[in-house]
Amino acid sequence: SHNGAGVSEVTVRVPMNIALVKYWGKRDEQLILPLNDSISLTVDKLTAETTVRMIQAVGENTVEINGRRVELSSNKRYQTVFDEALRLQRKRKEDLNKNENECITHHFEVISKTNFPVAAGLASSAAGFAAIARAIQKILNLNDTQANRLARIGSGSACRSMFGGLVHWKKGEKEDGSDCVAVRTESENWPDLYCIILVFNDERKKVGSSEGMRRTRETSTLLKHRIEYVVPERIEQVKKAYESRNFQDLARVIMADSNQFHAVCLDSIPPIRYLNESSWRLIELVEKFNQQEVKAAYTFDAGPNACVIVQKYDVPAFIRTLLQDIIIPSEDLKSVEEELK
Ligand code: 2P0
Repeated sequence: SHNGAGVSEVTVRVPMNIALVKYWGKRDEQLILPLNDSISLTVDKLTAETTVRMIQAVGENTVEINGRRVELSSNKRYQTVFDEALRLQRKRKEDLNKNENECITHHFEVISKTNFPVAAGLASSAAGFAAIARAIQKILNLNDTQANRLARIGSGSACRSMFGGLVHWKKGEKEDGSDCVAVRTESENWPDLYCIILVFNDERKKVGSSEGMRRTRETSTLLKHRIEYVVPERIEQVKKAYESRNFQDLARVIMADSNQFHAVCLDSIPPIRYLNESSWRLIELVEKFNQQEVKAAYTFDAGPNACVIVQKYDVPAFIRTLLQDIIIPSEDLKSVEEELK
């Protein structure tokens, strides 16, 4: 909406995404350009609902997430996104030859609500920044490439949340990042893929992604092997398995890539450990569940919480296996059983 007082307001709801082939390591820290391609699945039930107000007046930028005010001086990424938005707006006005000497001040107000825990290694920043980028895109009439860049400079993985389905974030070659974009793959959506998320710990992670990525890039020898010889092939394998609905092949690549991502973290100096005892117990449980046939795939981001991907008709069996292992407290057993009926 647009009111007379120079306030533009847009509300959007944007989903989170979970990487199947992980992004880890930057070739440019300012522009957030990755060292390798990544590919993700959009999880449409987990969303960030975000309102952005662009106000034509002097004032302070504010961001509120789940009712809490974000300290912007220690979260520089928001300022980067707002500055870039204003730059794009000025550029468009110059292109249109309007307001040449006029200098209008603006500030932004962001109010975001996620329906899942933030900062738990659950890609909450991805959905949040993607939502801010979408909203600003609508306010300023930006094209998709500009919106993608806006999301990316907020949080790298956010650019993958700008679409549904299977999304491929290409690292690009250019220094200005103009060919570093996320694109939706041509495959039809696979609605029977379910994502079961197990929150083992919702504390803020010990080593943040940016610091972790820097450490891995500077010290890991395994990372070079991964980028050169492993990731390109896996991207193709994921696309092919998804396109042909080959769950077993897809699951094998997903688990292998999660494991290699955590291996390069461990290969960093000092080593980074994101998985905990519960994570490992879940890995062993999935391995057991898959003994006859691969029916589930685990994947972990920069934290101990698991995302398990299963096909719809295997969800009840998988939850029962979880219950038997008392990963879920037994009091909850009845209510889950009820829901599965
Ligand atoms: C991913 N992660 O592909 C990987 C896997 C975590 C593990 O992208 O510095 O918040 O904003 O680019 O996107 C988390 O890092 O980092 C991430 P920045 P981001 O999803």
